[in-house]
Amino acid sequence: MRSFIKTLLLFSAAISIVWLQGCKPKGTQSAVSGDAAAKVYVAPGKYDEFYNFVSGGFSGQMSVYGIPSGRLLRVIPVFSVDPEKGYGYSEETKSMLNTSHGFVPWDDLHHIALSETDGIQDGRWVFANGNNTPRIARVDLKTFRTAEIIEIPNSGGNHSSPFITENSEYVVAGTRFSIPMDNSNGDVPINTYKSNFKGTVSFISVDKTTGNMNIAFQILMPGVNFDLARAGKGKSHGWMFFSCYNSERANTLLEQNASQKDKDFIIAVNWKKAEEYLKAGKGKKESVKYAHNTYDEKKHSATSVIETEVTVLDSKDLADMVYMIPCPKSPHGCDTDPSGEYIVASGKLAATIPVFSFTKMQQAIASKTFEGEYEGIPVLKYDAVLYGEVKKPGLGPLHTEFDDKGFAYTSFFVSSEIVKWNVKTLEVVDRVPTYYSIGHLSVPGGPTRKPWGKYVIAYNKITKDRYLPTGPELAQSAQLYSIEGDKMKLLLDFPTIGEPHYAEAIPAELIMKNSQKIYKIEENQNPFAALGDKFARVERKGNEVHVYMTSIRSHFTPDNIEGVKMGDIVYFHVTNLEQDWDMPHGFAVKGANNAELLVMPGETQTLAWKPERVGIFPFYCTDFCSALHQEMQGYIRVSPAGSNVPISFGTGKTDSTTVAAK
Ligand code: K7E
Ligand code: CUA
Repeated sequence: MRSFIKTLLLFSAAISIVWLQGCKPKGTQSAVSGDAAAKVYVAPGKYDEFYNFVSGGFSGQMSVYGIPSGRLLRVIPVFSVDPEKGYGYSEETKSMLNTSHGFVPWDDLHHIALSETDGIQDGRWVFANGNNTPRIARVDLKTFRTAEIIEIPNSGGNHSSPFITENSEYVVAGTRFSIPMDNSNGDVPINTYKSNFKGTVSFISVDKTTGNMNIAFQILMPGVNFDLARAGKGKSHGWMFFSCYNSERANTLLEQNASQKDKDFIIAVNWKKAEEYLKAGKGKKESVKYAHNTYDEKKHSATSVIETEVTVLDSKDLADMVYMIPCPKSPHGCDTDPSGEYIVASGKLAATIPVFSFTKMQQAIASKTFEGEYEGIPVLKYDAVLYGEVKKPGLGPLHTEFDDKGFAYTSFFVSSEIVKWNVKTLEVVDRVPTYYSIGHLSVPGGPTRKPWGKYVIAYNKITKDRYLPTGPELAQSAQLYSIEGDKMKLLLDFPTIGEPHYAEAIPAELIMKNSQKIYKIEENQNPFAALGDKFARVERKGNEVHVYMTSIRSHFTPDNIEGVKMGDIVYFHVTNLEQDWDMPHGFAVKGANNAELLVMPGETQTLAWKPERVGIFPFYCTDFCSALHQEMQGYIRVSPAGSNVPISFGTGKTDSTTVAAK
């Protein structure tokens, strides 16, 4: 998005001059109708109608809002460490962020994909992409926790991701940057881009029962930039459509050099055909390196495996698998309507929005109505595939979502508006301003076969005067509009975490009924768990000291620990013995170089601590859990290296009876 802002610099500069000179939309009073407050009011103790899963962009996290209230319900740590929850700091979660480059504690999360069955959101999982160090994450919606992260090899930036097929057969990953392939000599001059740089799109299978991801295959593509994607649905099920820019294949100053041609492409991939080729052994196994991290809910810990092989299908050798559709100009969003017949491509620099027809595409393929080839891939004739163009829609179209009544909603970054148009007639029927410079937008169920409609939510890039000033940086902003009537109506602004890109909203009832309340203590298989106070203990193994600790309102067992020496590493394995909903205990120790632990009922988490000086170190519970929360504390004594203080520990014992370890 940042580079994209550059692309639009001239455009935007012109607009912002106008904006500064007084065309600026006036504040809320003029834009909001009288009954807006009632429409977003969710009375205290009442639930919202929808969950809204919103990408956090450069925060690396995903946030969850209630709609229509705009209340922030949760921030789910995905690609970035989160000291609040100990994610990426505890020994159990660290390996979730492992990659072939080592521990990567941050990423740039742009897109959300809720799992689907028969093209309808099913509320089981939500997937998200890591844009920088190519990864896809799966969050389990029973626990709202990241359950799995898979790295994508042969990729230089996982932007066109993780768009999902209608039975969650696959999530896809198209590389934003083309690069030399991982198993080739990457040490080449950058200006040999055209000969040495390639693109890939990956199809990551999702297990129907467990949700586990695997890279089923990759398709080797020309060295363009892949941007976004959408799966076909209904009649176009079996196809995936990717937008691409930089068909010029420039390697410098893309702002100009990738804006030369009138048209780039929508790339249509027949993944059913790809599956046939795969079955027929047409794939080439390539040696690569990528991390695959999974979190075990019973062991309460993650494992990271480095995988070493991927199967690649070459688009230029395998006929009838990939086709190019010319598309004006530097397309960004690529969206398919609920019927699966229409493919809407938003050229950032284009004057119209082309809408392609899947039926016409099939006919053009059958009759070989090609205008040529691009890097060995047939290019279909624009007019042969075009259903029609939305004329004079606005400036800088980015993304399109659909409602349940045959309308499309397209976001316009430059003219800062949402434009509603009729998918059949292509007529613009309404437009509303956004404050300001909208990126993605979301209609509940908007990318699926069955949109729920009711609202459209704008995710804006620029906030300016919408909120109280907070120094140079302002929270980015979402805006909720009603789409129940003919005209869109602004109802609410709400601030977001990081930079929101894509988001999806889903009826609350599809998720809340499955929401897990505790981890059952009897199912806890963490090898370091202490499943009751009587199992609490301290053990020395060489220079490792393992504290098997329990927490329950309102004490730790043990809470007095002695016998640790300089040079030791102390592992606090904290098991929360509570079995009540919403009763976590925290754990923090003075001077720890990482973060706290926040341990859910029935869970075990481990904090590693290397004392760096001799003395007494307090530890305490960080989450106000009871009237005697402030009493939930303890001490650990650190003695000089070579001291003969024995390991001892206890809770509720006098000094003299602190139990020495056997
Ligand atoms: Cu348009 Cu990264 Cu989906 Cu942001 S991208 S807006
Ligand atoms: Cu446990 Cu506060």
